[in-house]
Amino acid sequence: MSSWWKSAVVYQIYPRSFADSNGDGVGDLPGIESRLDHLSDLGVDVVWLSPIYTSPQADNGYDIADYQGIDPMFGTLDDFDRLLAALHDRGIKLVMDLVVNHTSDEHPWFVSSRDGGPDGPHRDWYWWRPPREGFAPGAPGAEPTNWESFFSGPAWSLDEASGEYYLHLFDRKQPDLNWENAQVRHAVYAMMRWWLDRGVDGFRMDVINLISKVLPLRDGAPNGHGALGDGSPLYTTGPRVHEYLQEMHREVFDRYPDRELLTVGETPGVTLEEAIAFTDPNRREVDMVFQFEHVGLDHGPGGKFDPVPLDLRDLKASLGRWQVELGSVGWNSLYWDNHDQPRAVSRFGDDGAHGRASATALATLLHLHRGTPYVYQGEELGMTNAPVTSIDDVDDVESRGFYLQQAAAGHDPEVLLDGIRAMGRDNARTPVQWSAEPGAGFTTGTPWLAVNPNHTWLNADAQRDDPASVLAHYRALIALRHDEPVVADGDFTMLAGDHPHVYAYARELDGDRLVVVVNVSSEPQEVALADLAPAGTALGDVVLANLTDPTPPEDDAVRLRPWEAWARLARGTSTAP
Ligand code: TEU
Repeated sequence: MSSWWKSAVVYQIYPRSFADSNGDGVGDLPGIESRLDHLSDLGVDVVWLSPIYTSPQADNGYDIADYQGIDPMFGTLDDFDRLLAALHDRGIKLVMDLVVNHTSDEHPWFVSSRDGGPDGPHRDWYWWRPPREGFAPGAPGAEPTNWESFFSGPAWSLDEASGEYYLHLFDRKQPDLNWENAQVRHAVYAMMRWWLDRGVDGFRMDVINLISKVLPLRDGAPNGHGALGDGSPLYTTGPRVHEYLQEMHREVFDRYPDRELLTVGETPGVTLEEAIAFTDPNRREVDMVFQFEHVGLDHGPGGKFDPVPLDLRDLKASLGRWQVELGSVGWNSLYWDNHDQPRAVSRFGDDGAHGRASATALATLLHLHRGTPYVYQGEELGMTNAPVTSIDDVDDVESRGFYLQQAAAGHDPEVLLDGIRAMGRDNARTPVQWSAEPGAGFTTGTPWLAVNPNHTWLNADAQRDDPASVLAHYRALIALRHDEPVVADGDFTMLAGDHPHVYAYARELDGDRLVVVVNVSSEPQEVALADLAPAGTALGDVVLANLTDPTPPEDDAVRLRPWEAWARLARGTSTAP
């Protein structure tokens, strides 16, 4: 199977916030179909569709009650088939979101597992355990292990009827499937084949490195989030996960040898060494993974909702290591944004005075690395975090769980809200800003989540024909990846690694040398020319710049305006062996 995805760009659609065709305030499949010109114009190769399956929406669709049904809020299977055909007609592939670490508690499998009692036919499809020894069901501390949910609170909930607890690493309405049970695994593989037979082009696999738990299930380190006192995992990249993924490859993907498929594992907490194992093509597991190291660097001592400023040198050390060590064996996915992360221009850029410049600078920094870039809906416009007045404005189960738990523990609600304002997942889930109209062109009704007020000027209509827009810059970045092999296949060398505000690197392939330089600050910066081009090596011609007339290198230094970014390509001067 060719590695076509090495020169591809993936666009993530979060359907409920992308485009609403029927005025109910929620995005839907016909709405997506109405906006395909935007995707073709951008030049993306693949769409990753966040869940559209039948779901009670406890976690906005990441709680699935029917893996082969489309939730009526998004449309029908006919709508899906029409969208798939329309994408394929435009040469765009479609990747589905595979959420199989857990189901909804309303999935028939779980209903049977719970209501069938301890001896029922599906009991072993999930993780059921009696109360902790010496505790009555429902008593404080009776949970079988001390594990915390990712969404706050215990990771176990009691089923009164049987007096047993079931495991849910996320919301109580998201019970974990028991992958030790071969029946579970083969039911998942059959469902995956059903979608591939329908014509989809692969899967993004939700928290796929959590599916193997260490047995017997036992207490972890206090607040260790799935790790033992010695740091060894209880469920993060557990003992059988590689075995399961290789079995999945045999039972699913190997049956489609002539299809160009894409598989990307979402692997929170994965280490670089584990990522090498997941993405080494000889192991036939997944093509690439989403790792979380670079989006955890600004988490403070209180965790995600206690952000601290990012030190660029930490980012360079992290991304540089993944580029060199993973990139040489496996493959990186490249992302800032997705439906779980705040908007990059607000988080790492300057969404006030330098919104456009910092959005295009961050895009340049990321996209010209070695790996497959993922553009999250609205990122190509420079969409920003959205204002939050009170917890009543907040939809996300993760943010609400955090707020309620911490407020109950006596923490200052305003401080908690500040953390949600900065890092909450709703920031990525406000409706896509298509136009300056009241519903931002997203809906004619009342949007399920408030439209960002800045849509009156920050929208696709205003940028489509503007050669200096964020949108135009993303088009140029994607075209560069398609047109210049050094972007997809070149090696990677970090440059000026100790500079606190300039991110620079080189890509080299067959004599071509691409140098990328980005000022990641709101102040002018300079970097020594010698740090960018070895003596006697020309920097080459500008192939991309986010500001007009990029400053030419002067005798000994390159001077950069705030958030200035450019890429220069010298052909035939590579010093690579
Ligand atoms: O996210 C997994 C995950 O690790 C998230 O909890 C993420 O780390 C966190 O939100 C960042 O603050 C996946 C999906 O992307 C997410 O939307 C789901 O809520 C979660 O799994 C459960 O399916």
